[in-house]
Amino acid sequence: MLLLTTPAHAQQRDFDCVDFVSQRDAQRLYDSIPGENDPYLLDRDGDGFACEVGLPSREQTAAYVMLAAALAGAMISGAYFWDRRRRAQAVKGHDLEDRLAELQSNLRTVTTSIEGIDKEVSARKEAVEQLKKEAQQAEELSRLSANQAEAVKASLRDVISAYDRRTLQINILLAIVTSIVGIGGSVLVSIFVP
Ligand SMILES: [Ca+2]
Repeated sequence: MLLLTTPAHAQQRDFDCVDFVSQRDAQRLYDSIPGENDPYLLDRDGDGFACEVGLPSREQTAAYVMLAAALAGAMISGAYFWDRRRRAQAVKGHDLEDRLAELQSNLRTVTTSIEGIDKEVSARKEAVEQLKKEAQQAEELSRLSANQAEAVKASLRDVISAYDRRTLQINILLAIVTSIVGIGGSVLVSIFVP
């Protein structure tokens, strides 16, 4: 960076303002040359200040270096934090995948449970249908037996009325016979009893 500029060394090569890092370095070489000599034309306007235009002062150079260091630091820490964030997001993504897998497993369990409930519901429906059928059959049977009972009742009624009619006829017959016997008896009594 800093160019060592002994006069002896200085004589061996040519120097221009662009060869110096700072104005102070150029000034040092310029001042090291005795007398009014300016062999490298570092002070073209002859005001005693070498390369005062275009070269930064030492303070400016230090400021540039510090700025560059700060920029580099900012870039390094930015990269570090970006990398950390990326890793954290990757972990978060991993977590998300785990949670998704868990959710899917839960969903499968729920689906299986729903299927089980569905099966049970249809089994119960079938049982209810069976019960309904049985109830219907029982109802038909009872209707049938009611009909039979009705038929039996009707035939009994017929039998009874027939019996009643016959009884009436027998009674009438008996009454007639009794009357005849009575009248006959009276006639016989009136004939034979003096
Ligand atoms: Ca000058």
